[in-house]
Amino acid sequence: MEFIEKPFLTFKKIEKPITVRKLILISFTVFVFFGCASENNQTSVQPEQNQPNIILIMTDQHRADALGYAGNSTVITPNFDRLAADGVHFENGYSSVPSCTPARAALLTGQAPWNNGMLGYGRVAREYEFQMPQMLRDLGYYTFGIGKMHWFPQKALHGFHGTLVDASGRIESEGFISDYRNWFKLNAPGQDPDKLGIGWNEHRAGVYPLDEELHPTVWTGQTAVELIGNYDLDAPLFLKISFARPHSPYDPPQRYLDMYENTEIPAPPVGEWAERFADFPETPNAAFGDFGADHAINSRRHYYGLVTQIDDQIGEIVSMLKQKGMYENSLIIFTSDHGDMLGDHHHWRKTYAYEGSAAVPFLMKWPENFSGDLNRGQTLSNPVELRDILPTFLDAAGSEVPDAMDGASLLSLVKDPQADWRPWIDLEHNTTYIEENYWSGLTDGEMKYIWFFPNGEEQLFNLAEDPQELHNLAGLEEYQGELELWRHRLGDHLSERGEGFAKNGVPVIREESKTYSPNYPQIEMTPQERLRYWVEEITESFLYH
Ligand SMILES: [Ca+2]
Repeated sequence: MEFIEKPFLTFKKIEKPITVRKLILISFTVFVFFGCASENNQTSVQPEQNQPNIILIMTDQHRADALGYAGNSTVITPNFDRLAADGVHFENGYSSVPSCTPARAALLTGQAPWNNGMLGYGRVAREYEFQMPQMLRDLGYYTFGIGKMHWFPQKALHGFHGTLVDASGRIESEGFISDYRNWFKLNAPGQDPDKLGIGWNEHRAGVYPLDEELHPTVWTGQTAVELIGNYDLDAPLFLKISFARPHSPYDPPQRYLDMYENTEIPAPPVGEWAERFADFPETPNAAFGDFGADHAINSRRHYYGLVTQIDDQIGEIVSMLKQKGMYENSLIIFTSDHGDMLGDHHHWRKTYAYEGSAAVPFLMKWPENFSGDLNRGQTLSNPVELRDILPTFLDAAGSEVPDAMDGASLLSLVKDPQADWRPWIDLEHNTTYIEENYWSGLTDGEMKYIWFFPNGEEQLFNLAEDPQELHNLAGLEEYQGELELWRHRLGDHLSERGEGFAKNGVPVIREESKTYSPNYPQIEMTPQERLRYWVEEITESFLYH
């Protein structure tokens, strides 16, 4: 409004009589001035690059292959499929450290595991040099997060203007109650949000026993729809929508389960190398074991039901973006923090190098005004990772990507799909569940090489010919050349960490598993805080993966 008032004040100072000609001239000048002013005003909020809205949609524990557009003809995901048709599907999308918190650290910072400091399941640090919401906020965005963050403290903002959090039942910060749980109390007085009685690391399944509207998936989706519907700022919007499902408990409302009633779901694949994982103590949240095909198929049926329930919410979110005229100028990325083995190779949960665990959904819909050589609806096979998402957002927002950021902008692949891109991506996880599950690996989407630190065991899979990883080629004579090539590539990758990780160009056997690298941000704490921190962390490492 200041812009409008000032010229009128100037106007009053004109003392000479105003001729018609002059009036026309002045009117024209004012018109031009006003026109420019309003345009300038607009570009000061939406700078030269015409910053797009940025919508990050993520799910938790979502396998890359549990989506229709990824070639799965069993799972029902029409809305995700439409989104893929409007953008690009990265068929080799990975989570380098496939468990909750390290994946979220990569997403937050745009950095590789060694550089963001998380090599396994620990705590996302309170502050980093690079933080997605803060960097976008600094670029003029209004930044808001809805759903699961899995940060510490649980209400940490990392630069968000605001968050509405769903943390399932996790209480890791003193006195914490999630926004979802508070909302639940208001909408279902006296009811138990955990009524089903299945924990969040179990692989049993059941039907959601409460009104469907109370389900966390509906809360997250509808909260996002409401925020978009109410969005009225000139600033571009960065919205993170983070679903806590299809992570267990596998608890879809009945009608979503009904959609799979007559669907034949195959038993999980079990490689010849995996037989030794069949026989493990049968606890409800066991990370290994053959629980029988019926158990595995039943879990997967419910899991698919959860995915379809999320898909419905995606439909409503996209529909609201369109209704508000925000869809075309939105950059949308959909991914997950890691996958879910769901009984593949007698493995459950995550933290493994295998596809069910480390491969994640990865699609991007780029904004209308961003043109390149790539047509919409394509699939790219470049290996991409969660660390690439922040650089993509910075690029879209018109900012340089800092050199110390390891990820690269995915928009460069839209501009030119033949552009230089990393040939393979690194994978790893510190010791989890059993001693031997401490490993590092590489994949280019065609081959996958895994080195197990405790004993130097190796696995080599030809993903192009054997996408289910049924055959470990590491012991075969004809693959020794290939094996050596990948072993040296991993040795090169690990060499920056010193001889404790790689020597003479190849990885070494290690006894000590590290959760944090020396680059993990140092946190100032009182001795009491430190004690509490470590006690909580040890408890968590047993309970909350
Ligand atoms: Ca997770």
